[in-house]
Amino acid sequence: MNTTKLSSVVWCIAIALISPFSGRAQDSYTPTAENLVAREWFQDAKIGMFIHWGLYSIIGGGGEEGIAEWIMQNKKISVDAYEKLPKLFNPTEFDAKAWVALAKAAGMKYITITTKHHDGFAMYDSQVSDYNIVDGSPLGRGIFRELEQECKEQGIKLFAYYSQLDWHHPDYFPRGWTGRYTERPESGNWEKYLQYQDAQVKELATNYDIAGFWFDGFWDQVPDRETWLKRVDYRIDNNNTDWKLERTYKLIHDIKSHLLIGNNHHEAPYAGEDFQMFEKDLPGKNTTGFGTAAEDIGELPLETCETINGSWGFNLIDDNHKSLETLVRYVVNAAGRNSNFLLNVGPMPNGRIQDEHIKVLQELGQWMDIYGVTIYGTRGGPLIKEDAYVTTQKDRVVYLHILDADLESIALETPLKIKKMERFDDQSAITFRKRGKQLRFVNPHKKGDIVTTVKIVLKN
Ligand code: JFZ
Repeated sequence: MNTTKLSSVVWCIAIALISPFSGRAQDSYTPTAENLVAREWFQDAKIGMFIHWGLYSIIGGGGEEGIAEWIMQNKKISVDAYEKLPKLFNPTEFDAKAWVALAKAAGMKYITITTKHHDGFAMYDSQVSDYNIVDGSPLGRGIFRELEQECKEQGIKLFAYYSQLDWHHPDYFPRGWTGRYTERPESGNWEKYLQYQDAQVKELATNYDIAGFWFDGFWDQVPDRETWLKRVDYRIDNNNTDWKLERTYKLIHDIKSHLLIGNNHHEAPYAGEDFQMFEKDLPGKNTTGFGTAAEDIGELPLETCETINGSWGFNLIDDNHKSLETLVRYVVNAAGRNSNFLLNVGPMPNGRIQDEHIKVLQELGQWMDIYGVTIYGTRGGPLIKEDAYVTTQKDRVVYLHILDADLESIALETPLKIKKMERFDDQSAITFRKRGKQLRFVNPHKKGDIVTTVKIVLKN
């Protein structure tokens, strides 16, 4: 190793040591007052509806579980072949009003929908490419516009999912670890691709009344899936593919500073981001193997996403529909960890949401109608015991959500000064003993409780 190299290594280590997030020492971002207000709204909102819908929905996974919006990659479909799909996408039963009403009925306060997934097809009227739903499909309607109008009508906020990774655009080059079977020429201009991406982002930020962006696909620029799983610092790689994230984020915040930006990169937050998201795992857990490490949880508002069955996009044979119990416990577990819950559905190619999903979403809404007070507008904590209970708090009230029905009694240590305790649903009093910091009471679980929620009123 020569001395220049050696000194740059030393320099990198030095930067890593002084920076809270290694390799990002030069980054800075100060959110505006409007942005901070939006973050508070976001944290109060607690649940949202995630929607994966696009050309891939037509194929429905091709009879294979575990494939939906990744069909182009997983079945090695070329760009030429995939380009036949827009003409087949004619979801005449799509009804923005019905979707938004369903989200509302489920107790959701916002919708996050794919405006462009990895396949590169825009679900809105993009002026920078004809590869979009208005110019390319027989439907000829901007579904994102229709949703925007309906959301405004029904008092719901709208986020744009946008994939930075693109399996269609020729200038998405060098290729990352996906999109290599698309038969695009082995050449392309990365900067030109970024210009295209930013032009689309600019359209969405300028022309639509949205609450923010949900970016994804940033993680593509590594040599292979194994490297990806090891969580290298994607931006400082050797592939000549600097995403210039700050530039894109600044573009957005310069247009509307309140727009909330999140990016599904599974790393500690980058400068310019306003919330941090977790995929298929609660914050701090990593059961998928590609989750965010516990030490990478930052200070931003949190959001956990999970899908209603096993797929993000529509899948014909996926019957792993989650039960009401599972969904409620997810909501509660997320809120107890100070996180939102973004629950995904993958509508069918005709534009309708599956009946079994509609049913459980309505049931979730009925649960939220009763228990919403213990969820909306709260913050996570102060008490938590893995698999046993979580708490949410608002002002002088702590809501203890008991998840383990088999716990006979609960004993814990807390400095909280308690005025009274009662079952949340029927206000029946709960006898407790508080000696110093030791709190003890019998689990007031009743048959039929999905979670047993206890209202703890604190002394002033
Ligand atoms: C990403 C997307 O790829 C996916 O289609 C969906 O939109 C989800 C919400 O976000 O998640 C990923 C990305 C990469 C892997 C798994 C999930 N991977 O490499 O295993």
